[in-house]
Amino acid sequence: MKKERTMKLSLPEEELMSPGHLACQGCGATLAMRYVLKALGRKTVVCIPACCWAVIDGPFPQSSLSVPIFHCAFEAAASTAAGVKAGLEMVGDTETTVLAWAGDGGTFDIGLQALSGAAERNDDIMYVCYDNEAYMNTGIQRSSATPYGAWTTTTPVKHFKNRPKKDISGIMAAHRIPYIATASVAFPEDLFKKAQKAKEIRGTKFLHIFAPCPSGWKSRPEDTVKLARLAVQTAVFPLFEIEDGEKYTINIKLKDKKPINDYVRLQGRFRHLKEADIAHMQAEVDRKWEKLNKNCLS
Ligand SMILES: Cc1ncc(C[n+]2csc(CCOP(=O)(O)OP(=O)(O)O)c2C)c(N)n1
Ligand SMILES: [Mg+2]
Repeated sequence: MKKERTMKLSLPEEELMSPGHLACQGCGATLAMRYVLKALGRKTVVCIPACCWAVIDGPFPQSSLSVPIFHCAFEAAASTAAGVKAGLEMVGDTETTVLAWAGDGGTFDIGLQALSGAAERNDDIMYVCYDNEAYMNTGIQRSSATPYGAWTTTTPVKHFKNRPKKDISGIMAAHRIPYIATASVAFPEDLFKKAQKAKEIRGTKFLHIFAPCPSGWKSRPEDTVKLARLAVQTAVFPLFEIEDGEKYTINIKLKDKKPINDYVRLQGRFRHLKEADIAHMQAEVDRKWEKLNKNCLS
């Protein structure tokens, strides 16, 4: 006998992103957009600078999103969103959420100045950085979000990236904006709740979403969610919130962290690493995890 379906869906069924998009197989950034739009709903305007997502939504007049999109210059996601928000307010619309949606290159590097300006003014925008850890749209170049040890086309195997990933949430916390959160496509309910929470807060909200990229990480498309989950379970990418720049909450607590080797070995971009390199990466993850836990106590 067929079992009755008793499990209730916890995310809204309405889709604001349609399947005819142009993303690669296994793209984590598409899942990220799908979940965030479920939380924000139809009254949303998305501002997208140059990045994979500027292509994924499709060529004008087609679009895979059911909400308006404003394509802007690479460095200008936050200032564009702030301008759109000001314009909407001028015509009496105080309800529409204005979402700046940028990659790690457009956030950690080239758009950092515009983002810092918007955050300092506490402009009422929601900023999402979907982090695939390199400039993927232009062919996998290193960004300041690329992790230590990774191969990219500008950090070839013999000269793999030897600097740590930039601490973007620390930088945003220093602006004392009302809400910062990390999220992952492997934890849709957590991601959805954070986007919903951010929607209700006035001021600058910053969501940092971990989004694996099979093309750039040389991983299997079917491993995208598994990798995103392992990144959380190893504390490579912990899930936490920072309110008003100083109140830290860890959302997924880890009793026993998994060794980062479980995460690293599924990705071709780390294939060249020796045991000592991985031990160095593990020590760095441990140090940052300890620091995050201390921040929660203080
Ligand atoms: C001022 C400027 N410099 C460079 C580019 C070329 N460019 C377009 S997309 C892109 C990479 C974007 O990387 P990221 O923000 O991480 O997004 P992803 O492609 O990984 O989704 C680059 C370098 C540009 N469009 N404008
Ligand atoms: Mg990127």
